[in-house]
Amino acid sequence: MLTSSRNLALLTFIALATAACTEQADVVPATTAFAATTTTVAPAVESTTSVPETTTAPETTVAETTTTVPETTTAPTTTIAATGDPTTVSTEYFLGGNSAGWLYLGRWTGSAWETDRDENQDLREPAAAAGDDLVAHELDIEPRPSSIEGFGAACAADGRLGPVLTPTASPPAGAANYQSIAFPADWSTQPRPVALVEANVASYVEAGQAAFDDFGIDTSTGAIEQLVVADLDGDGDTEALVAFDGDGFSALLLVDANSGESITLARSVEATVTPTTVLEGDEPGETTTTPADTFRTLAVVDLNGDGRFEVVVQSFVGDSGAVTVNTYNGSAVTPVLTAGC
Ligand SMILES: [Ca+2]
Ligand SMILES: [Ca+2]
Repeated sequence: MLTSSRNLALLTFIALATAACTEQADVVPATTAFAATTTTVAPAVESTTSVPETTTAPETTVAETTTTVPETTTAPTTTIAATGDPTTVSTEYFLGGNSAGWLYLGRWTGSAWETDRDENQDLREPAAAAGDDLVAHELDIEPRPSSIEGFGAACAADGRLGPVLTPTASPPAGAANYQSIAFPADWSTQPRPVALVEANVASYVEAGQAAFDDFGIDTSTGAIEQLVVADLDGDGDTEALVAFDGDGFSALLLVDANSGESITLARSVEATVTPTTVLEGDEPGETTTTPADTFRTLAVVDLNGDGRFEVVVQSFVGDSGAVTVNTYNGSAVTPVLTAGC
């Protein structure tokens, strides 16, 4: 469970680069850590699917939204507690769906997370070879056995090459995002149920709006665009991953379904810059607008065998897409791997 303090330095705002991939061939997507953004709203009310007629209006009702969470969000009865012991085997991860090749994301070394670039920002070469067997994971589908057929296919818009897997990944839903994450594993990568659900939960909408409090923007157009529920850390309590979008803003939150406390994994706001200073003789500059990244949960999967799910988040804007892996230890979210273009 999350702690109750609002002041814990939990995290996390990831602002990913918004320029085109072709302009970023040698640049890691910008990742910026921000101060704690933990907020608490009224907990979601778990109930049966049919609301009795005698039900009184909850105190936390927001107009035009429900306050009930579908039954699928209750803690699974077959919970397997996290072991806490990660694999000691080096495990490499590849992202698929963007194009024919799969993009190297980084690896678990056996004791730590290692990104796709070294200290000089040079790309690392994965050790995977043709014939290697992997398992591809996507949200809301069964894990899919795959194997590496060869190397040398384009895997990012900036010309990077990567392995080709069979079968291929599902086509991406967005313009430039990835859809699958593949890696070899001899442990249960889905130790507990993960559910993609349709629900408009008032307290989650409130949490989404609260994530933008310090931007001073109108969040009335915000809505839940994706809701994924799972017991991420294996403590028996359900967490919800809430993608909250509106006109010019997007965020992905991790909400404790019991306490209502939330952590902002990522958020982005459309930026409009209007030149205010014009030197004599110069033409006035043009107002420029940078659209907000859109964030979605790509997969909820145990990447390193410790029994805790990692949250794989995709972001996309224009022809740029990126993926970030986040760990969750029951109280804090930590981004550990990021790749994209
Ligand atoms: Ca939990
Ligand atoms: Ca894990």
